[in-house]
Amino acid sequence: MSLIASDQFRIVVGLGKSGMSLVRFLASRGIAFAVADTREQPPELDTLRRDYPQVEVRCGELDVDFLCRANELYVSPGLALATPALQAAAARGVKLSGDIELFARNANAPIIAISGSNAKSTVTTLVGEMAAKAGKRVAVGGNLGTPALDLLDDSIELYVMELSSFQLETTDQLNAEVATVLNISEDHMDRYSGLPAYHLAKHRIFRGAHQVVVNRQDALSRPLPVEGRPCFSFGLNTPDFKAFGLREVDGEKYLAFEFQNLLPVRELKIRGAHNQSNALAALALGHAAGLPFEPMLAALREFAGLAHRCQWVREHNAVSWYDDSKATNVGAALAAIEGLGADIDGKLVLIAGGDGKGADFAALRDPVARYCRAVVLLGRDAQRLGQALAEQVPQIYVNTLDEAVLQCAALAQPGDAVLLSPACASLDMFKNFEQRGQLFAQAVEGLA
Ligand code: UMA
Ligand code: ADP
Repeated sequence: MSLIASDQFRIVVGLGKSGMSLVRFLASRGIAFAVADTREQPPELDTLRRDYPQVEVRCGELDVDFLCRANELYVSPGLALATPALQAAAARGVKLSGDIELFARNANAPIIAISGSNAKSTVTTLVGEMAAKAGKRVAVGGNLGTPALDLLDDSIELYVMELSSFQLETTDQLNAEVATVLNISEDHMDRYSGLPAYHLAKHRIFRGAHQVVVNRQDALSRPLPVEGRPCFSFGLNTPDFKAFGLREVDGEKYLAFEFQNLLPVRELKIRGAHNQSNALAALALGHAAGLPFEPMLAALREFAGLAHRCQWVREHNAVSWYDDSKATNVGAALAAIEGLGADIDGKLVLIAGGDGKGADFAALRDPVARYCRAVVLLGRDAQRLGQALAEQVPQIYVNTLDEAVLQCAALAQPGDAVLLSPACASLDMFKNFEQRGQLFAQAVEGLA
C-alpha cells in the first residue's frame, strides 16, 4: 500500500468500535487505507487481522511521518484532536475528519441529530420508537449502540443519531434535517479547556441543519444563527407558538403543543420532571421531522425508560432502590436527585463518586442538602466530592459498591429511596457504567 499516492490514501486512527466501522466502510468502497492506534492491543485488533489481513496496522505511539502518508485521517472519538501527532500531521496539510462526517456525506435519508450533556440516549431511543410506530424504516445509533457507518443502508427512510461532542469535533457539515443540543452542563472537562470549548464542539451539530429544536430553559442549547431556520422549542413551562411544554387543566398536567393538550403526564411510565422534558424534546424532534402525533404519543405511553437511568431495582423494607449509574456527570446527578427527591415522601440516600473527569461538584451542594438523608461516597474522587458537599449531610466513605449498599440499607428509613447517581464516570473501578449498575443491582437483590 505504500506506493499509493497520498491523495487517495486514508488512515483510520483508533481501532475501537468506530475505527472498525470505518474499516468496514472503506474496504467495502475499495478505498485504500491503513490503521493506527496508540494502544499496543486495541480492542478490534484480532477482528481486523482476521477479516482484513492485508491492511497495514501500526500500534503504539503515533508516527507523524506514517500519518502524513494519508490525505485524510479518520480520528476516533476517544482520541483528542489536540494529540500532538495529530496536530503535527494537520500542520503538514493532512485533513482531520471522522466517522460522522463520512456518514453525513453518504446518508441518503433525513437525519435527526441529537446531542447535549444529558438525556441523549433517552431522547434518541424515544424518537426512534416514535418513528417506528409511525411506520418509518428507521435506523438509530451513533454514540449509542451501533456506530453510524454501520447503519448506512439505502432502504432507510430516517436516521436518528445520538452524537457526542467528541464525534462532532471531527464533523464539518452534518446537514441534519433537524438538530438539537438538549442541554449543556459541564462534562469531559479532562478533555476540554473549559465550558466554552465543550459548548463550541456540541454546537457543530447545527452546521447545515434545516431545522433546529431548542430547550427554552437552557440558553446554551440555542444556536446563534437560529434566524431563517424553522425552530421548535421545548420546556417545562407553558408553551406558545412553535413550542412544546406543560399545561395544567383542572389539576391534571398535560404534555402540550402550542394550545393543544396531547397527553396527561400521568400516562408516562418514565418518572421525574427531567423525563417530562425528555418526552417534550422527543415530540418536538419528531414533529419537526414530520411524524404524526398519534404514533408518537403511543410510543411515549409504552416507553419504560432505559436501563441504568433512574431505573427502579427493588423495594426492600419500604425503601425503593434506583440505579442511575448512567449519571456520569454533575448535571445528570442533579436532575436525578431533584427529579426523584421531589417525587418521594421520604429522603434520598445517595451513592456517588468515581472518576469526576475534572468536574466542579459545587452545584450538588444545595440539592443534596435539600433532598438527602446521607451520602455514601466511593471511587477516585470521593474525597473531592465529599469536600464540595461539606457538612451538608452525613458522609460515609466506602471502598466497594457492596459496602455502599450495606451502609445505605442501614441508613435508609421507610419511605426513603436509595439512589446510585454517581456524578462521575465509572472507569476507575468498573469496566463501564453498565457494569457498575449491574453490580449495584446484584448487591441490592442480595439484601436479606
Ligand atoms: N484510545 C486510545 N488510543 C487510540 C484510540 C482510542 O487510547 O488510538 C482510547 C480512548 O482514549 C478511549 C478508548 O480508547 O478511552 C475508546 O476510544 P475509541 O475512540 O476507540 O472508542 P470506540 O470504541 O470507537 O467508541 C466510540 C465512543 N467512545 C468514546 O467516545 C470514548 C462510544 O461512545 C460510541 O458508542 C462508539 O464510538 C460508536 O459510535 C461511548 C462513550 O463513552 C458510549 N461516549 C462518551 C459519552 O457518552 O460520554 C462520549
Ligand atoms: P446521555 O446519553 O446524554 O448520557 P441518558 O439518556 O443516558 O443521557 O441519561 C443519562 C443520565 O442523565 C440519566 O441517568 C439521568 O440521571 C440524567 N438525565 C436524564 N434526563 C435528563 C435531563 N433532561 N436533564 C438532565 N439530566 C438528565
